[in-house]
Amino acid sequence: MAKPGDLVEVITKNKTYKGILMPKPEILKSNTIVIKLNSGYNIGIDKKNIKKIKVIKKAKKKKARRKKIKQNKKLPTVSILSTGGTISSKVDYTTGGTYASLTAEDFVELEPKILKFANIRAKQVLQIMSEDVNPDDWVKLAKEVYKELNKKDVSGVVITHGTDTLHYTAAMLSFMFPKLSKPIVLVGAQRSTDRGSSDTFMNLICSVIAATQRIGEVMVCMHATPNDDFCYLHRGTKVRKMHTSRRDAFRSINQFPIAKVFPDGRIEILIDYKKLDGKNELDTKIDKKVALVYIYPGMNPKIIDYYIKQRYHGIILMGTGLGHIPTTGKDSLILKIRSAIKKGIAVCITSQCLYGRTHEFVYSNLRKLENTGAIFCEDMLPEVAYVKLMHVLGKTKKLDKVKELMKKNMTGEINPSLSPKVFLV
Ligand code: DAS
Repeated sequence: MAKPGDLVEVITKNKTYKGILMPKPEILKSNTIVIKLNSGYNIGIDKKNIKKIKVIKKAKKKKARRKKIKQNKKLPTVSILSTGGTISSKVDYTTGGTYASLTAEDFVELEPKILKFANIRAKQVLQIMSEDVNPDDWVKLAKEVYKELNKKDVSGVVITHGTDTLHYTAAMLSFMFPKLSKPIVLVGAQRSTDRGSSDTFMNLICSVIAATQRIGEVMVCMHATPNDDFCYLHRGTKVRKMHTSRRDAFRSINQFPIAKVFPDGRIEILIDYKKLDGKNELDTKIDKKVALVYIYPGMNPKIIDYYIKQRYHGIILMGTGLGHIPTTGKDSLILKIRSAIKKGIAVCITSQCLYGRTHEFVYSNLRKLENTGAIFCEDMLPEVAYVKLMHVLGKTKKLDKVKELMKKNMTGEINPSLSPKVFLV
């Protein structure tokens, strides 16, 4: 009987396939088997087409426990905290098993070159795909990061994380750490390690290099181009995942990245960055009753009633253009927004254009919105305004104070002016 990891020949009605029998991913139906071809690509084969499966070579026995990694006293130490996602999972061909990379040995085995730049220690904090990460996970992760940052021998922290919501976590950690004596670098992977095109390896090396730098910020380290040439270090509150699958999916928005990081250890600084503080400060007090609402033609204004009834404390509207919402006729949102604000709900306006900034005084329609007391969020990304409002409402519910804090640049999330060169950089 063939087991995951065995080299098999699958004979179907019209073709014979040869490859390694893989563990079946949950997302595939149970009547499918998956084999990894020599090319590195996986194919799924419907069992009803299979006439026979021949075992060519049994999988090798599980490897003995790896030896502990030697520490190099001349190198800094980087702490890697795993939360899950593609970067934290790995296929072991000898067994065909998929397992998460959690220990320092796992990461060093994944990419031995990281030992050229730092000693590694590692710990699993979460083990979930990032589409399942929630605000409670952000608080748990921040507390674990804080512990690592305060260890004398640690020079920086790398967080391995799924890519889908990586920029939400990076933004929230940016507000949770108002002071940093060491860098925090989030890293993910668009391609799993069992594929020839995996971005895991260079992303891991560059994030470890970044975590040894004297940059007092929360950053995201991912491929800058489709090639394996260098990574960008993005500011945690100015980055977004902009493509479902490209390796260079993460782009700085409304700003240049902080730096280029090369896998040979070189760093090229591109813009000003926050220097290291003398100590770390952690502020995990957040108010989770905040909603992020996309504005679209034909939207029923009654949607806002839901958040009022559910006693939300904040709503981020992703308006169109400069921050517009429907203001005339039966679809107008003006009355709903007025009643939400009257009930003490902070209503903030961002733009679904993502680039540029909101302007409340350009069009008369916007002035109607401004008179409601809505807070315009400058050039903040909608997701950043969402986590920032959770952070601000964790401090105060007074709407005038909320407005003052939302308009205040805390961690590089607001630019006083925007260079035309940063569009689609
Ligand atoms: N599901 C994706 C996530 O965890 C996998 C990945 O891209 O890491 O965000």
